[in-house]
Amino acid sequence: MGKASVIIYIAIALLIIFLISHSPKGPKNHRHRRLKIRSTFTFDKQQHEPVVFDPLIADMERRREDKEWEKRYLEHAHKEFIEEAPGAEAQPEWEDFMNAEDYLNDEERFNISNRLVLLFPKIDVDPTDGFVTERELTGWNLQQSERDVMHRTERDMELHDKNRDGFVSFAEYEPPSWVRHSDNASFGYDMGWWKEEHFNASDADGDGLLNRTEFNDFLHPADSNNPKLIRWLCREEVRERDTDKDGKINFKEFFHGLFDMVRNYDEEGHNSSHLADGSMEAPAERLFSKLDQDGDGLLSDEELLPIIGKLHPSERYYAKQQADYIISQADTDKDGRLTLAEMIDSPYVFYSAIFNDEDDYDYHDEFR
Ligand SMILES: *[C@@H]1O[C@H](CO)[C@@H](O)[C@H](O)[C@H]1NC(C)=O
Ligand SMILES: *[C@@H]1O[C@H](CO)[C@@H](O)[C@H](O)[C@H]1NC(C)=O
Ligand SMILES: *[C@@H]1O[C@H](CO)[C@@H](O)[C@H](O)[C@H]1NC(C)=O
Ligand SMILES: *[C@@H]1O[C@H](CO)[C@@H](O)[C@H](O)[C@H]1NC(C)=O
Ligand SMILES: *[C@@H]1O[C@H](CO)[C@@H](O)[C@H](O)[C@H]1NC(C)=O
Ligand SMILES: [Ca+2]
Ligand SMILES: [Ca+2]
Repeated sequence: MGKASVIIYIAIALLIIFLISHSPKGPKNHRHRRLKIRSTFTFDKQQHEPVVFDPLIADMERRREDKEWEKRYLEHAHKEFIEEAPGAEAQPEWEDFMNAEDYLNDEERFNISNRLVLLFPKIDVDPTDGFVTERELTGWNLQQSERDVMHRTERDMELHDKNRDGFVSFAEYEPPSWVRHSDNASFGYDMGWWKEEHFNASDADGDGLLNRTEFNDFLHPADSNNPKLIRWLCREEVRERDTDKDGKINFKEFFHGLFDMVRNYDEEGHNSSHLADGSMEAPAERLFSKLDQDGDGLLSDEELLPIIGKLHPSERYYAKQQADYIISQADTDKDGRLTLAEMIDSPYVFYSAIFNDEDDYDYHDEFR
């Protein structure tokens, strides 16, 4: 082969590389989207992650998170193991997850249209009428997130239930290390969390032990139905906001903090123009006096009950937010509900929580 032909080959190769790297990328070309198995595990989970629509993917994520958790737990709790075997455990079974991800992105093996056909009848249940409504989709999302939350609780329970009797006692319970090491007000939580009063409030039947349900409530009070725990959450809110330490919330303490949270909650998804801060004082005063049942000019913990759900949004809130978003994106005929055909037309809306796609960052911001 002559020198000239080598140069021509190289030139052609370079040209092809140039053309590939500069080929126009369709603005919303689905082929560029890669489904991803997230590893969202952290010891200090305080942010709300979008819930995964497809239980099959959720299951893969959970298995990956468990692996990560085991590894991190060993590092945290048993440093000596890690030091004895430096690097030995690095990225265990990482390749399994690469394979799982390849599987998800192989359209012949993981066919999203077929997944939607399979899942649709599981969502369209209330009533089964060929349409998925916001309520049905919220219910579906909530089921998925409750499964996730309970899975994490069970994993945590394993860690804390030292005598393996299926209950966590206060003596057994050790707060997470980031609670012990953090200063008082970090993560927006005050000293009351992970303390005995919090524990006692979670203990619905008062037997001094937390079973799985009670321990899950302990970790997620905003999602609990236990009135003792909801009251504790109100007391905790007062403690956090009560800057003059009189045990109640005055208007100033309410206006700078609580009121914004209520307002943000109410405005979520509504089309209301943002008003200047000064003009918010009147609505804040109206809400304050409505909440101030005994008219003493201060809010007690009990008087915060009507808004506590807005101060600590529940899983249902996020499930609905996500359902609203999905419907707004996929409801082509704008009748407020989805048919299977509409879902199949916008498949990536359903799987967008797990895109590995820079273009979709705005979407994630909605759930922060
Ligand atoms: C996915 O399944 C549908 C229906 O079975 C089929 O029409 C489509 O070609 C499949 N897609 C791929 C990429 O295999
Ligand atoms: C937390 O607050 C208490 C008093 O409220 C104080 O004694 C303690 O030093 C604080 N801890 C840290 C880590 O700041
Ligand atoms: C929690 O309940 C136990 C009895 O189960 C009691 O001894 C303890 O004082 C309570 N602690 C708080 C902070 O209420
Ligand atoms: C835990 O105890 C509560 C009563 O405090 C009960 O309602 C609940 O069903 C129990 N959960 C489990 C998993 O046993
Ligand atoms: C709000 O609604 C008005 C009409 O009611 C519309 O013109 C405007 O674009 C909407 N704004 C947003 C941000 O949706
Ligand atoms: Ca229906
Ligand atoms: Ca529709």
